[in-house]
Amino acid sequence: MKLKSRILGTVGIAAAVATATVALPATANAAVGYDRCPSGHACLFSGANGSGSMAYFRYGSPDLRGQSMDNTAESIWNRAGAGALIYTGYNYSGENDHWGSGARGNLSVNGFANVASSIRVG
Ligand SMILES: [Ca+2]
Repeated sequence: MKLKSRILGTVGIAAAVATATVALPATANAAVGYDRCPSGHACLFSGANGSGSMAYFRYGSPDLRGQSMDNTAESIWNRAGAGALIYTGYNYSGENDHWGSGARGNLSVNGFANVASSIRVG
């Protein structure tokens, strides 16, 4: 009985080590945070400081429900090479907040966290 539990314990440790070894290369190469935003696009993130899920836009979106980002964006990095406007309403309606080319930060600075429903780029 004692021997059996010791063997099971050893197998458990070996399996954990093998899993960690396999996972390491993928983790090392994966971009995180703001760095996920592809050049030439404006990116919205569901968390502050480029965290959470991300949606990226070349020209924008009249309805962020289509990108699962409606009223959930908390940060932005505008790499589109042109200005970006985010709007509180669909189809570029309501109040808007301008982010110049290259600008990035938290939407909370202008009171726009978790309210954006559309975005226009360029
Ligand atoms: Ca909204």
